Amino acid sequence: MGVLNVTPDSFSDGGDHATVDTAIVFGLRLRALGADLVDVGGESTRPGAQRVSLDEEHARVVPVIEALAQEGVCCSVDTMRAAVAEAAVTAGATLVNDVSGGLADPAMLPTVAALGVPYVAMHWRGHAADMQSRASYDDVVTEVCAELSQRLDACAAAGVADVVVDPGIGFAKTAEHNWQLLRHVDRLQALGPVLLGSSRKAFLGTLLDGRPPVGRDAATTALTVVAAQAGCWGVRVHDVQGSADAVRVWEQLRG
Ligand code: PMM
Repeated sequence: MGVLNVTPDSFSDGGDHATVDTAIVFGLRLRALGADLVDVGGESTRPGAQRVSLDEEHARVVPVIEALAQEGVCCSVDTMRAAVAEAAVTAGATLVNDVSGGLADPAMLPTVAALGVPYVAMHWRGHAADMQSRASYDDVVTEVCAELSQRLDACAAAGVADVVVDPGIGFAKTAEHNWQLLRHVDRLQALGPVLLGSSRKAFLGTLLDGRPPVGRDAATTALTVVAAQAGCWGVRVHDVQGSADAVRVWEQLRG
């Protein structure tokens, strides 16, 4: 899954694809580099970020998805809003990626069920403005699995049939929480197919002596190999070529 943030303020690519035209060009490039899905988002979720309006988010993502879908690019929409998810799927998106796992908008799960598309339910404890104050766990792996399991129950009750779970690396998590979750991907996999979104995140910068986000792609690729080895459903990355190459190497070795 290649990241396409149509935002001025995302932590690593904010402003890079902030217009509809530049975003479409970049989405086509991600597909050419090997992305199976291009994940189009119009709201930054970096720690401390403020929310954008529904109209602004809609205007950022829907035209991009429509144009990419017309070019045959498989798109997901990265949104916490049911109305944006519905418009995006109508425009051609084939999956809804919700970092709140249905908690931010009570209409999300019934809407996804009615749309009949697969759904990514990420572990989430609150909006970006203050989420890091919620990074408190006695046993992060057990608690994230339990909270995701509740989201799966909510999905099932709403009629969402096809759900991928995501531990929400960096969302209400310290660096050590992220490492714990990555050490225990097998426990997440007991819940269902797993998506990992570690790309360029701050815990990698901490490991790499404070390196800025664009210098974290090799470390991200290393985690893609770990995810492939563990049998994850997918990884959500900025540098698609590195991860796609790594998966090809891993597949070749596996035979
Ligand atoms: N991370 C970000 C945004 N969307 N979606 C899923 N499913 N998992 C993630 O970890 C995730 C996400 C934030 O990263 P970005 O600002 O680089 O897009």
